[in-house]
Amino acid sequence: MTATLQTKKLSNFINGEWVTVDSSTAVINPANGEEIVQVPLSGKESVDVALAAAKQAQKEWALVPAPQRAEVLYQVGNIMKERKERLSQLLTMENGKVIEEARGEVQEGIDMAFYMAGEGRRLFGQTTPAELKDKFAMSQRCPVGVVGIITPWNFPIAIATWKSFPAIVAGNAVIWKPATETPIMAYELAKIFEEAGLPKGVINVVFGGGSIVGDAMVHHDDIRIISFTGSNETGRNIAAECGKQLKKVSLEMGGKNAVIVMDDADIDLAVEGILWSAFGTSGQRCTACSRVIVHERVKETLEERLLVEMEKLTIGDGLDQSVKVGPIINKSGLNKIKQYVEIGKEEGAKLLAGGFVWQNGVSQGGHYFAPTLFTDAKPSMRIAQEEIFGPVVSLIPVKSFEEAIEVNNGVSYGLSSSIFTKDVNQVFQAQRDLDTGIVYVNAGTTGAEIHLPFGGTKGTGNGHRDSGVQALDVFTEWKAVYVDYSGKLQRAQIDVD
Ligand code: UN1
Repeated sequence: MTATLQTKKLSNFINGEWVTVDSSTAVINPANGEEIVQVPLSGKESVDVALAAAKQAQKEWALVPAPQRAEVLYQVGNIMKERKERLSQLLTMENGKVIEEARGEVQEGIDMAFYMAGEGRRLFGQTTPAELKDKFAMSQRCPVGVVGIITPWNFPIAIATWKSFPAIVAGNAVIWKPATETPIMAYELAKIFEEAGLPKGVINVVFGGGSIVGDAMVHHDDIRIISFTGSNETGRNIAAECGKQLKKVSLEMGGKNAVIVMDDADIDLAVEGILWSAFGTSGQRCTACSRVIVHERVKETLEERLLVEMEKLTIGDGLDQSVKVGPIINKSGLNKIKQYVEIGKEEGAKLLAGGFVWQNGVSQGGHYFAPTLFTDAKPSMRIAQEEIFGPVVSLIPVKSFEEAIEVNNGVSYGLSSSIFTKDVNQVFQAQRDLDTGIVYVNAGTTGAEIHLPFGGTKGTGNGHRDSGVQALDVFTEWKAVYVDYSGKLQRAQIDVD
């Protein structure tokens, strides 16, 4: 049985209450164009109310011992586990990704719940020898207060868990603005938090647009951190504003990820890796492969094998188990992909497959793009430089390992990269020299695991990481504490001998 929602209009979740607002817009199933539910379009005043509640709640939450805070996350994880199938189906409906991938994304959220719950019994600080006798020194993690998280439509539940779970276990309160395209996961997760017994006001979900809700969050002095995943342009604007206020900001803004295929690679494996990471989620991942840097000696073989396998990719509604490539999120996403294909042709790359809006009976009302393969792309072309966020991949031939690394690194992003080779020396050189936050060897560019840091170099972000224990660095401040038990005034740096 397909999962259904009990409501026709979602509500904000503020201070433990479900609050409606007058204005709303439709959430559309990208597979068929049908309306699923209405999502609130909140005003700035909703952020103000949420913030007042969060400030109040945070004071008490910070005093709850971290292992007890973690108990709530264990509970959240258990409920998510019970509801995995429901959440996955609703995720496919609002986002379009195929059901198998939706299950994978929900699993990331479950894993994150248990992983961060474990942090409740760690949240390690450090003890350090003090300079002076009878003096104790330590560094400890402290919550920052109220944090703002802004999450994208392409991983509406996983990315929300990467940010909110560490924030909560560390003793912060959260104001969360989910993407308006995919609010159902936020609504379901808020319900789970409520059922798990999270005290009211510790998480507040305010639905609405970036220009109103997001903007209010960014401008509010009492929100001490903004953690954002989304477009490069928005991220840069947020960073500029946060910079003026000296507000901490953590950004993840996409990639132009490449798979390198060397001449000794297992070509069948490389083909599988490319297909999965380029056309899975219809290329709408920050980590999606959109460039293949191929050694010229294996270029033709790789092209042939890719074309054969691409033929087998079934397109359609992600709820159909046999479908491999689901829809594009919306019309503007589809238009962007179409434009890039035109740009690629004009730039002189050779279109080998796809390149068109896919239509058949199933696609009525939905937006689909055929898996697309360009070859003979030059590293400087726009299709080889700019993020497309669709099922479009460009092959770039190279003559050597060194050239492959140079081409990989010659883009403004630095999220993920991969190399297929059997040469152990090249493996180690590549993991050292590839300028990305994530490197894969003999695997595609997607599939990050939640207990490792997620993020990248250069235009991908600003040095922070989501998920992994490193996420705690975003949501905590370090406090250095000195306890002098000598009973007299000892002056550091002066009374040293
Ligand atoms: C994203 O695309 O923003 O590594 C997140 C992956 C997934 C997460 C992707 N685990 O592809």
